[in-house]
Amino acid sequence: MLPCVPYELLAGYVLYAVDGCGSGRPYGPARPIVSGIMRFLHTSDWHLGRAFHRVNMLGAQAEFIGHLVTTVREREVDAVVVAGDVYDRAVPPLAAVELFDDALHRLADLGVPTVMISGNHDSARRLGVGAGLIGRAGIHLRTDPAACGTPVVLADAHGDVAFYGLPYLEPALVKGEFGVERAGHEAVLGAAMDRVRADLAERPAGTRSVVLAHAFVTGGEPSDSERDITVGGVASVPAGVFAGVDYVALGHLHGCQTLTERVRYSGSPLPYSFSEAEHRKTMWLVDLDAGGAVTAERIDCPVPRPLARIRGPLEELLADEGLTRYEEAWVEATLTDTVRPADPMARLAARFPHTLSLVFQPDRAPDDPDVSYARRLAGRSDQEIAEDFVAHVRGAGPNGREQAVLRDAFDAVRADEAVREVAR
Ligand SMILES: [Mn+2]
Repeated sequence: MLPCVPYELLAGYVLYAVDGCGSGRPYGPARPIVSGIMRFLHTSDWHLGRAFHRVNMLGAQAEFIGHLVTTVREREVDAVVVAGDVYDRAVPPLAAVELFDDALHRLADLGVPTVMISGNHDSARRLGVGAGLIGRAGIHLRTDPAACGTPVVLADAHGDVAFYGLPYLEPALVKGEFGVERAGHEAVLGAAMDRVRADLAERPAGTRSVVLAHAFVTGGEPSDSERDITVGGVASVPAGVFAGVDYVALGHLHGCQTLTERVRYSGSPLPYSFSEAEHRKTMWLVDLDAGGAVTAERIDCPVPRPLARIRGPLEELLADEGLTRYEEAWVEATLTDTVRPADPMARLAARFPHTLSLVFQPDRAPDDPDVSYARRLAGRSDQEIAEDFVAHVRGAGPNGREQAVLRDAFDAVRADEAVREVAR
């Protein structure tokens, strides 16, 4: 018996790619994992179909998929885990769906099992269509919260490794499933992890475990391109929620980061905001040894074009020789001229043809009433803005009860959006 074949493949199915899709060779079977370690590649937040300002990123996304496939082959990867936000939107553009379809075929052709979860940008229901059938090709789409405690089990020479896919858990939508009242992210993720630990306890001693989750874990550093998931004034969950498993493959935050040896974000493979200008976009190549010890290596992703943020008066930006290295970059320019210069975009583009974002931030005293409204609101939550509004019109800010009313209202709007998406 092949020790590493996902159980679905043992059911006697022989799968062939149909004409026009994939290589025409039979899928798999997955090759046996004979090395002493389980080596998997952790990535997330592909956001297929997302543009970067006015640049269509599909070409860069396709290049990343090619890089992923090459890495799996060259580094002899045993499994791939994708921790959510496969797509950028619930209803992605056709070209993004076609790219995903291509990715599925190429991953299946590799014969390397893949586990994917839905993120907060994905429609779990839409992404999950066909999951049973796709699973037979070794690509395991986990989009159903009710299946949190049912792992994809792979094996190496040392025994089983259980991969638990926890899709993004929108508290308002899943609190019934997990039987928690007034659910926040910590409560629902905690309940899902209880199911994981309960399942793991029933498995043979020495079974190693990997959890995929899409969440904002405390200590993580956000950027400007993640959609806010605040509920009840709280967006983040403590890393302790994931206690008891060997590795946690996180998605949601777009910067690669290590919260603990065993709890990591891969980050997005591409930048989706200028706040990511300093990011190094990577995946984690993780080795899980016989005892569940983790060794992780960062694998760089292709860079379609570097990012640069430059700042100063327009004439200086056009003349400064130190900026020559940014002439081919995607540029965000912040102009500090006290008087807005004429035709600034065209003049900047003459030197920096890939200027995508222009910000005006005149050098003035911070208490100047002309300092822009957007600048005063930048970085503040809806809750803070609403509380300031109350203070502004009434003269006194909201008390504790009033703050709770505001919080419930924001939560209700977010939950309503999520419910309507499911009903659509
Ligand atoms: Mn994301």
